[in-house]
Amino acid sequence: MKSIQAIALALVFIMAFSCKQAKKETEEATEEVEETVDQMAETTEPESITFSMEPKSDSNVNGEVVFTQDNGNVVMKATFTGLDEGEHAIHLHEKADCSSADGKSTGGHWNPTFEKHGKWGAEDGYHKGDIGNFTADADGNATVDFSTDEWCIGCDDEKKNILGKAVIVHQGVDDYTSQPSGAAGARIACTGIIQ
Ligand SMILES: [Cu+2]
Ligand SMILES: [Zn+2]
Repeated sequence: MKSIQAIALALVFIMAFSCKQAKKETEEATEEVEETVDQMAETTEPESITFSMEPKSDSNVNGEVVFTQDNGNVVMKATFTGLDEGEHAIHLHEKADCSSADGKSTGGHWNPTFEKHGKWGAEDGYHKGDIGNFTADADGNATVDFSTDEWCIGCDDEKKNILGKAVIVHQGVDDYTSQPSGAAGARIACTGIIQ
């Protein structure tokens, strides 16, 4: 009788132990999965911010701009409608304030490095907002693709941080030489870059 009791007791111990072990393993596996998910979020999920452009200076221009930060680069993708066919300038201006009807409330070109206005990448200098020109088709539609490691979205470097600035589209063409803004004419679409 005693030996049966002893065997039963031993069985209970073994079962309790293996249950505990199984539970522990499940917990460890769950933690591992959670860690992997966290790491994936950190390394592969780019930060994206999207804005609608509003018409200015009595234009009919509308559009959408998406900025995405990925691996030290900021990619800008914009689509526009309602433009006149041909070339137009696009810049980042210094203030995220589109309140005035002519868009001039955004101030001048964003120029945190105090350089001359110019074509992006020019040896003589260029503003960090000097994106350049793009072309609208016969229907007034256009897309802009731009990518740079000289911008960031919300980092501590004020020479790179595009938050608090504005996107401006001009009626005319940036000649890349006239100071301080390329003589690109009226401001026909605007958005602040505010998170
Ligand atoms: Cu401009
Ligand atoms: Zn400029």
